[in-house]
Amino acid sequence: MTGSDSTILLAVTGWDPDVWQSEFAKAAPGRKLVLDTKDANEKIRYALVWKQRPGSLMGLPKLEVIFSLGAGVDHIFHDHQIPDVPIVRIVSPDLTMRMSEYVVWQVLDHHRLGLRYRQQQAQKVWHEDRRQPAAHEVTVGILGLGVLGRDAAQKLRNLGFRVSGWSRRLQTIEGVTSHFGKDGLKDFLRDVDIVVCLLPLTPETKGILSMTMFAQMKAEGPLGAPVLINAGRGGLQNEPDILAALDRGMLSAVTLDVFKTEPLPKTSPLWTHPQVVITPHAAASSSPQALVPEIVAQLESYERGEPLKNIVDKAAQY
Ligand code: NDP
Ligand code: OXD
Repeated sequence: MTGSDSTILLAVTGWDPDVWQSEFAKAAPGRKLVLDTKDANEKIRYALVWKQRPGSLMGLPKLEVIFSLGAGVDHIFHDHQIPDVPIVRIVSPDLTMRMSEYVVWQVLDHHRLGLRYRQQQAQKVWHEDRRQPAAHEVTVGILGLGVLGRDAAQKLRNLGFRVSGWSRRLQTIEGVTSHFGKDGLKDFLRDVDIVVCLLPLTPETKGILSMTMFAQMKAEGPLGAPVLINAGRGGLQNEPDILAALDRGMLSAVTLDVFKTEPLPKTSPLWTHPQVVITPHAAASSSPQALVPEIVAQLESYERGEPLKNIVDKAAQY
């Protein structure tokens, strides 16, 4: 089968498919893209997915590869009926840069007391606080030293922060103190002032941002109690525990980009907590303009017989 004979399924929910479709038409004008398996299920060779409807990838006898339209793939595993074909995820300089911008923005905002100054401005309070910790006095710890965590770690190092990281297996990054595995978590937590979570959501990491973790962090540092920034997934966090840790002074502030339920329900107390910064799962959006040409390039190299890149480990689920 040649590339032009093969049909591609775009299976997305919660995102507007039109812009993906029009970028595909530009990048691969000879390929047929369908939004529905109806009448095409015998021809579909690839599926591009974001939160596909459960079961919608079954019954496609020619399906060879599933491409996640995001870096995370928990949205695929959420569906318990997925065919046994390789799953490829997004690894892209565009996405990585967006995430590092977000991490640097939030780390600097907390480091430079942004929450406090915005609250003072709202009340027209001029309170000169001369105590400003230097970046080299602050340790930023990154949970997840993968594609995104590594890049953010390097950018934070360049800003002068002390940086540490935690991963499943040992990862070595120049200038970054590495910890790994369940045994390494305790040492990692002991020393962090700002924790940035860039973990995938897997059976092992679910609910990891909990009171058990916060209780292992130091009580006082240059910013007061530690700060938590989660741009990984909402399922990593226990939201009642985060609120309790803030109210008990175990965490001094929190930035959350991701939530257990998205959109975050209007009834959530997180919306109005003075020490919580909320962004709407916008840390690193998948840009169709940047990502479609990269996916098409992967399809073309695969059809030339080259191995697929960025294949997900199905046992580990990331
Ligand atoms: P990678 O797969 O490259 O990296 C994942 C990292 O997490 C690795 O360092 C891995 O360890 C570590 N890890 C996984 N499981 C465990 C565990 N049980 N214990 C300790 N460490 C673990 O992923 P990316 O960096 O590309 O992306 C990370 C996540 O960011 C995505 O899965 C997604 O959920 C989220 N994301 C959020 C976005 C947003 O807009 N909010 C946008 C894009 C991504 P090891 O190195 O040993 O494999
Ligand atoms: C992703 C995301 O996983 O946008 O890429 O959350």
